[in-house]
Amino acid sequence: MSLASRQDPICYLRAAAGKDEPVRVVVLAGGVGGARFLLGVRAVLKDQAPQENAAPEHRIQVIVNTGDDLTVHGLRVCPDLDTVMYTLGDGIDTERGWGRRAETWQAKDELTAYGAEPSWFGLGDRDIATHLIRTRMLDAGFPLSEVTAALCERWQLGVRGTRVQLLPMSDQRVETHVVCQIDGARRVVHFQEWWIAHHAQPPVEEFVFVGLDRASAGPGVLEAIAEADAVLLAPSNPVVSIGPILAVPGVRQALRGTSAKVVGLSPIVDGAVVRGMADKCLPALDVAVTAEGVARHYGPRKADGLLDGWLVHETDAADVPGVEVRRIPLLMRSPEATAAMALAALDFCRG
Ligand code: FO1
Repeated sequence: MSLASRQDPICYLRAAAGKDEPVRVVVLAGGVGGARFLLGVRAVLKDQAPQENAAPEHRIQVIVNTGDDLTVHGLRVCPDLDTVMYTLGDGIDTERGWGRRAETWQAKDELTAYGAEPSWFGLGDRDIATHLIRTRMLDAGFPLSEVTAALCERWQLGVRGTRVQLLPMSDQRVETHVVCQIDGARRVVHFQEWWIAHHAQPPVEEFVFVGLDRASAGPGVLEAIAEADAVLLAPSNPVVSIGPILAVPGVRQALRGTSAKVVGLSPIVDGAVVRGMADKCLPALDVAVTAEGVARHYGPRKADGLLDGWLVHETDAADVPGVEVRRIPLLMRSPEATAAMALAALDFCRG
């Protein structure tokens, strides 16, 4: 391998890891933004994949938020796991960013005609198949991690030379609920209801991760972080996507203890939220809706925080003592732009 190629972060990660095996990249991710970013990570690793039938494959292990999960009409729905699975499996509706391409809504309309609630939740006909399989397997006693692996078999998330594995943050149910004011009354509603039915408008008093006290890290989660060559915090919602993952027992300690660099990408771009509702979530934690505010929220690893590096958009600034900050375009306007973000993040990880 020529010296020039050693400058490439992937080759360097392999060399720096002192092993000729492929690299192991761990990404903490939520839904839409995280899923799109993962397309870039996979593209970069694919370009660098070992030659055909050469050394084993690069690995991307995605630790996925399950706090969005909920049960509707008796079906267990895992929005972030499904968004990542459909996106990497090329089944996603790219306009919406969630749910299946070429989706229809007959079952939803029929349920609404029966007056069945929640009518506000978009349950697509194709998507229902995923929820039926998942619910049947969970009822049969399979843990969410095994159900997820089984569902991913169909979608073939990897590409030549790179294997992709989705790791639910926990096999136990942890659901994000929102303590908020609705019509002048203090209410606690599921995150999905706050987001979809109320459009994230009710002022938030607190986010509560219900079930966290009985939850442990999902199989392989802590080990993946410990053995990673690079750990990336995707540009997902720091409060309701990355937050629940960090709250799972052992995850913070694993991030602070891994020999890999931990690098995050700002979800606030050009001073604003690109999509979703992070701007309605961050103030509930007294975090400024800025690239710097989120970096300070995650904190420098050198001082009881998580970050070695932080990528901000070219028009943003962030000065966080103990965290190296780099500026690059962070708008995922094209696969090439997303791959450039992933490459910049991995480049950060090589030291
Ligand atoms: N987001 C919406 O804004 N409206 C919906 O009706 C909706 C339904 C839905 C169904 C399955 C699924 O996997 C995702 C769905 N989402 C919907 C997105 C979901 O709310 C995500 O949790 C958020 O986009 C945050 O990641």
